[in-house]
Amino acid sequence: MSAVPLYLGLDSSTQGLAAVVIEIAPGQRRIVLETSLAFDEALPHYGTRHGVQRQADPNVATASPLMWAEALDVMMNRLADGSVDLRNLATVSGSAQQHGSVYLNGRATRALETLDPSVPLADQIRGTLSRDEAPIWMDSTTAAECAEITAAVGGSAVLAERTGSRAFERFTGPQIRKFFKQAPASYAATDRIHLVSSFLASLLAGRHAPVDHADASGMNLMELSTRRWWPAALEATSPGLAAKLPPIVASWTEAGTLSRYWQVRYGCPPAKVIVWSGDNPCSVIGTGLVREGGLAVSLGTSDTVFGPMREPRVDSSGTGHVFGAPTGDYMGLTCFQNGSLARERVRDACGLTWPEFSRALEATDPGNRGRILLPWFEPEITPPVLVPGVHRYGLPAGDGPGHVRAVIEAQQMAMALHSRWMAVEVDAIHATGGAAANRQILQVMADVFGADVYQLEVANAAALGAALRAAHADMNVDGRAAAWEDVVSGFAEPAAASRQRPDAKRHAIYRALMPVYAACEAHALGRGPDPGPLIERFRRDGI
Ligand code: ADP
Ligand code: XUL
Repeated sequence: MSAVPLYLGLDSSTQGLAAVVIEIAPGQRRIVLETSLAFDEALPHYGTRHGVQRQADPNVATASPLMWAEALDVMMNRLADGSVDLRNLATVSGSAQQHGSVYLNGRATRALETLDPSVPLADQIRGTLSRDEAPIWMDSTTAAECAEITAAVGGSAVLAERTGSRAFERFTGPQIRKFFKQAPASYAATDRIHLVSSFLASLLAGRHAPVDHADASGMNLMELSTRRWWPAALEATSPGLAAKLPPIVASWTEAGTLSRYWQVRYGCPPAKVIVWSGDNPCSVIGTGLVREGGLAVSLGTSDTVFGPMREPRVDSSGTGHVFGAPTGDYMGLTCFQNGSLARERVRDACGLTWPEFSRALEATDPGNRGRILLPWFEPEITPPVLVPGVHRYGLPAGDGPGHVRAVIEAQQMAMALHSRWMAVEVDAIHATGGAAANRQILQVMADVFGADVYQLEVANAAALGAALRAAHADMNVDGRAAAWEDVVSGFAEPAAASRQRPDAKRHAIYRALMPVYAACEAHALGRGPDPGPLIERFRRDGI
């Protein structure tokens, strides 16, 4: 009897590395293993906080590529300890935080091809970096470069139309331009610029891996319609860039096989490595949203709202992004930086545990009697806020429970408001990410959006999505037609018992509060009048 094939999905997120192993055979589909590690705890020598190397300037956010590499060693060591039979591994793929970039010198190609199984990975990669730290998605230091690139290609609308997004500080193109301007010699010594996803796939395959069209769309460098590097954007970004970028391929492309390093060190077979993708594109698959019409919300380090799109509908307001999706279609996404870490800031300031936080949320009134918090503890992506600052409207600084409700309501209203451009009629939301475990938070989501909210059977949608992408590629290779619905079926399922319905009265409160919230945002951004009178009216008529 031949062994049932196993598929491994890895997820290198902002805060840690997770793995999901699934098994697929006729009549047999199951999760074999789910495991994760947190960078701060598992690899304390990198000195990260929440996976990020923070500096005095709140706009700077980087992490070491060596940390991501070392985490792969730790994880494979864990998987090889006998809990799964790695010999049955058929394909491997991965998901990584989007937008971050890794800069390698001319020694990298050979180093990747000749990795010595007796020496830890990070030690062998150290000498191949032409830049020690990788800028990540939270970095917002490239306003000048965004303006330069935008002007060079003919304006924001042109850039958004061609690449799916206006220039964003954290996107890879502006980050590359800043590196070229600030460290021209190191830029010149850079042979290859990888995304986090293609860097980690390269480490597995022992050769430079391509980027997939989904993660490549988070760079302000790829033309969405052709899925090729857009020459005008490359030119506007930095000299000689075309030669430094990996090729762009479809998300189901094979990047190679697990190299000798993994085979000898951990007893892996030469399993196929399928190109990695971004965490949000992988989550589209891992939340089972493979056709237009669905919406998912991920409450991870970042909060994101996303949904598949058949055809790209670019956001003219400049808020959101259109990416390629791993299905070959497209996806719309809006990203918020003050997600889990903002919730934690409020929780910690009140000295609460998560269960106490949830009780405080339940004990306060929906609508918070018009008390509003804009939780921009860190620079914010949506709406764009480069100078962090928390704004309170009618919310006394000492009102702990008021802050608990205010942070959750603000986040949910911001998500509902800033995802309207996607024009998705939403009646059900699939919730994922660490905070999706919190049913009280999901109830506010249901009430604000006026939609049913479901948790998923597998909590880590990004890692599951990567495992399902690995499986899908294997099914295609075997010549079987693998419709995405069939691939995700039985895995990326909303848990029926988890359904949370919106309450009509509470939804009405949020419909009335939404313009008040929008007015607070406009005021805080210096674009609108004092929202005091609107808040007063809400309180008076207030539901
Ligand atoms: P990422 O994938 O971006 O690294 P995760 O999706 O794993 O992050 O989410 C991690 C976050 O989940 C933590 O920072 C924490 O704030 C949040 N979290 C975990 N449990 C709860 C809970 N019960 N309520 C609210 N938030 C939670
Ligand atoms: C999306 C984004 C984040 C990162 C980290 O645009 O920047 O969601 O992918 O999760």
